[in-house]
Amino acid sequence: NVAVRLADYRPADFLIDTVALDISLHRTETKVVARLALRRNPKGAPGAPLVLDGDELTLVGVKVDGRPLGAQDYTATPDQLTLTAVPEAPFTLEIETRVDPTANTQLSGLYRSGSAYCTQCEAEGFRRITYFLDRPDVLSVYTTRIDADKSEAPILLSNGNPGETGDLPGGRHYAVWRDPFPKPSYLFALVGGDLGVVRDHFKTTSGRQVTLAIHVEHGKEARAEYAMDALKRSMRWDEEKFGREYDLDVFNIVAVSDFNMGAMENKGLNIFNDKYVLASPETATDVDYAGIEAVIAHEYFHNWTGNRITCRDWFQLCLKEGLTVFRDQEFSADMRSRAVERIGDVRGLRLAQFPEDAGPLAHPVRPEVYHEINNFYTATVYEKGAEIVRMLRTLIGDDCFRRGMDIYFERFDGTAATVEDFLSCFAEASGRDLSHFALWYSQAGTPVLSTEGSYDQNAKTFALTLRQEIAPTPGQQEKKPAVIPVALALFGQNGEKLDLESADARPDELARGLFELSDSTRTVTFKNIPSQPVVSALRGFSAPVRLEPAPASADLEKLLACDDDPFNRWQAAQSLALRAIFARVDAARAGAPLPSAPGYVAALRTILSGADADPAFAAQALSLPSETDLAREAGSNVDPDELFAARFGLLEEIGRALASEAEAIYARLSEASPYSPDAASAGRRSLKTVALDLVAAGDPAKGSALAESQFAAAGNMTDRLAALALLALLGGDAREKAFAAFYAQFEGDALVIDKWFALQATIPEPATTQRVIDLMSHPDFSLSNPNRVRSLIGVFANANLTRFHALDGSGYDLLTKIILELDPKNPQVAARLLSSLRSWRTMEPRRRALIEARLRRIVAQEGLSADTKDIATRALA
Ligand code: B3K
Ligand code: ZN
Repeated sequence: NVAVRLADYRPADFLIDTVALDISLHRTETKVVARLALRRNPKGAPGAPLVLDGDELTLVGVKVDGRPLGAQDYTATPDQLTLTAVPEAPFTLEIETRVDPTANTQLSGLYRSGSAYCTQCEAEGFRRITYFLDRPDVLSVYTTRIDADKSEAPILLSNGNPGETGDLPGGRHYAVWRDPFPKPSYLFALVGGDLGVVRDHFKTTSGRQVTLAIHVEHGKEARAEYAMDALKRSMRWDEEKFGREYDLDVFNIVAVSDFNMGAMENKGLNIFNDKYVLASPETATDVDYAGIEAVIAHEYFHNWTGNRITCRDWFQLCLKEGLTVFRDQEFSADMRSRAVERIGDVRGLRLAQFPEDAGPLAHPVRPEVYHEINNFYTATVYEKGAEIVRMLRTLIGDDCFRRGMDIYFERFDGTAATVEDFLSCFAEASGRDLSHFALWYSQAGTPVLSTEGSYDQNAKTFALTLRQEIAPTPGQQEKKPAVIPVALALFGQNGEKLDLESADARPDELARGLFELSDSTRTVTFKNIPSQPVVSALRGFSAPVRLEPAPASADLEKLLACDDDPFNRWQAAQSLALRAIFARVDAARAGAPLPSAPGYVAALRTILSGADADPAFAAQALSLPSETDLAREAGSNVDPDELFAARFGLLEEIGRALASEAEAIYARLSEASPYSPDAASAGRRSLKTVALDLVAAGDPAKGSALAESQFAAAGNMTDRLAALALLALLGGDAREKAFAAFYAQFEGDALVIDKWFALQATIPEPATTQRVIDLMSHPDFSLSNPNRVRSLIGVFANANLTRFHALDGSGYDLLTKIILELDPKNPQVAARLLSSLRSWRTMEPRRRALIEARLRRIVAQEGLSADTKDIATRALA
């Protein structure tokens, strides 16, 4: 694949005003006729030939203004259609192609999932349906006519509003859909199938009646009710918070079981991985419910941020993704607990984005070059992209931010925009020059922020120096200081919050406790500070940076007790835990006695005793950092066995010390109550799970007995799965009995069986690798279903550090074998799996060598897809 560069962007040579598609669905030979109204783009290169994108297409015929073209008039390959001589005046181009949806295992373009036909066109799937200018800055008005066998596909859907329908000879029927809004081809979608439906209505603020429909597998209709509720809440929220109304008569959602990602925001016809639609108390966990709410909202919010205003080119992907993630995070924060949502979002960022930014796949939020765009749907573009929008709001304030968004919607509606366009609206709304801030989009890497305080007893002043540094990333050796909003508070020795007075800061900075660091260092001297204060920095995680080093342990204990910023209270607990775990690692390495952590244990005891006030927060604060967190924090020379042992040892210490408190909480929260997925109930369940895990850590036999009875008696999947996860860890007969019972109970329910596969892949025991290999021969395992592959293989590679990184290389061999087998079928999913190796250089030398050898083997594979080759090559660079 050739390199595509942002700097090379040129407008298209032609524009396509309207597209009329006529699609005759057939399992192996779907007929596609596309009538395109074309004209030269005044901004394009004069006299340029018409070059249309294709991918694995079979061309049947081409007509210009109704006249069939002879072979001398065009050149066609499966990947391209070129017309050298085209009329200078606007003209119609009619192209007939054949596509085979059954053979489409890449799940890009038109494919089959179960018995249904569906599409996925972002980023470059439309060219797998017909030849087209398949780029996001070519916007057209689409009319789609679909016909199909009526018994095979009684439901026919596409973008926009429904038009005529009717029967055809031979048991077929047709439906016409018209989408009045110009859109790029990546937002095209169609669905044909025999599906059940849940319907509802929504009345927009201005009185438009919208018919809502969620289409699911027959018999699963009841499981779509929560998604429907989330959809209606999303629609209302976007009106209230952003003044955005829905704009069509219908909004359709279709859930399919074979899908490369979470979901897709096609105009008026969102297509979802059924994992993000289907839920019932018996089959879905609290985490699943929260995920459905967030993804339903995310795709709906794209209607404005992505569809009405789209991206000029794929380098601008964060323009729609970062912004829409920001919007869905805000929605979830309003629906649930803001503090707990923020903690979860930051955990996600640190889990997925920080390692990306610290390794060979690091790239700016707006990349400058790509070989395969599908590999840039990353945590950096999405999650760091969302953090940039959040920082922008923090810097200019809520009112200016909202005004800037209004300008953006007003000015760029119906266009394909850029990051510069977006920023210009906020510069205008706030009167601020945002050119320095824009560096966040072009500079990769996570800044390290440090604070250094010095207290002057006599002068009663406290001089605080903020410092930033960014390590080089691939292709970016030189780094400049970024604009970092640092939210800050000072606490006195009795936990009281101190007033901020200083001559070194703007009054609004002092009033808001928000200091801008835009140089390498900045010192602010605070006045009237009665005694050595405790610094609470980066409150609410005000910028996507690493704060290093963490404050002294005594300060962390104080913050845990007195900080009124819940994020930093949680952070204090995490920092104490990290310190305790790494102290164990160091001692173990030195052969010294393992240190205990009385300060941390005491802090947890306090959290546990006050847990009732906010169970969800307490559950987060009581949870140890995961092994993946530890590997990232270690940063280099990572030995997963050491980390596992240290973490487990600390957990045992805590479990023994807090046994009676944990048991009491567990008993209290175990009193049966009917399941409700709301945040408060979910919070109590998560605290109950943490309590059970603590009991088990202190006394495995007791934990196992409690888990067995919870598993047997559970009235919902959250409790059942929590018990099964604990049994999986504790091992023995109870574990195998529980896995067998779980399978027997849920056999045939794919989303639940995914959980069954996933939990087995997490067992931290040597036999697990063979267990995973055996599970790959299980009749329910299939390489064709992305959810299944991610459940078994993705979880093994990303969540079972000790086994995946086994010193005999067996885990790496397993992954390599699967990647090479999967790559020809579904390169996108294979490439994604391979990125689990992206942090390979942080491993200790033996494992590093083992991984490097596998990566070299993968790049050497003949016929490797562009997707997988791109990841492997960059990982090795
Ligand atoms: N926009 C889609 C992602 C498409 C990924 C293509 N490989 C989902 C989303 O972010 O809403
Ligand atoms: Zn998105």
